[in-house]
Amino acid sequence: MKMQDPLITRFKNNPVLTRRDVPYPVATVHNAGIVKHNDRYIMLFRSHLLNGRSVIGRADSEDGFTFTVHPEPFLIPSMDPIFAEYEAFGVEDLRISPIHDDYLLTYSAYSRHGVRVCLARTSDFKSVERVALITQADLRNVVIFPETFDGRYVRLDRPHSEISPWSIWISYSPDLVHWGDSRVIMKPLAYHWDEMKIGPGAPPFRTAKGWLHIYHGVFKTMAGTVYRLGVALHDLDDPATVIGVSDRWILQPEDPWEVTGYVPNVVFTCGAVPEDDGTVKIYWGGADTVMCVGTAVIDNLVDLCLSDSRSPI
Ligand code: BMA
Repeated sequence: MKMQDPLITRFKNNPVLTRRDVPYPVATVHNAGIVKHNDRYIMLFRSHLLNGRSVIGRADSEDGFTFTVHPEPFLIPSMDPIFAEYEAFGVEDLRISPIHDDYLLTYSAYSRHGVRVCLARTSDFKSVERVALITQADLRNVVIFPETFDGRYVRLDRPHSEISPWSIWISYSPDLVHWGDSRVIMKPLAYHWDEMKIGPGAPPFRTAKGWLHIYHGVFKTMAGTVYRLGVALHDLDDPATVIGVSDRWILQPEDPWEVTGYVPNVVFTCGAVPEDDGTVKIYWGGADTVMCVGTAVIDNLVDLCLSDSRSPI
């Protein structure tokens, strides 16, 4: 790869999904989790309803590029009193982690108490069981590694404090309900493309040299914020060890539907699908309005983390 080659090749027919593809009234289609299940791509996307609150819809595809949306939303705020209180303002930005023949779903639950993360599970994308609310407020963007480590589940998450703004932390759980041993492993870098915030993006996936994690980073300009995507590599046996973080971003808003929309200048990922041919399909919301996809060579992303790395902390 020459350094000037694009790391991610955008699909020529982007955007792959817009509100016009959705058979119920929505204002946006964005920030979708995605996974390959029984050789079909299943996308669980966020939509703003016309009251400004979000639900999760489902779209299916044979090839990862052409999607058909189901007639009803996949996930709406729960009626179960334990969850209803915390999902009343909507559900957002769902990630899908395949693990032990099951799929773990993590999403932001909004309410008058703030934003928390809820964990649910499904094995067939038909019935969904809510497991637990796994964070307090205000914490979002939880991704779970697709394997356990010494019998424990591992997640990346993103708390915020004035002293240490919007950084990526790691936590562990024996049972998906109780999480602990938390520590910070990646922070924004001053006067850098991700200086304002960073947050987990797609659930990490295994490569020969480490877990590849595509995350988002935010930079504040005089005209608002810019959301871009970056990439980090975590040790295969100890995911708390960040082996390398690419110094440069791998994707920034450039297409018209990424630069303008509901929130301008945003590319935001919640999912990527590694393929057997050594490529990965990366999915991102454009301007919080549409869904887009692009393809990258996994080795190129890994090499970038190792050859041009900035300090994680
Ligand atoms: C973040 C989240 C994302 C959104 C992004 C850009 O804080 O709300 O869902 O894509 O802002 O608006």
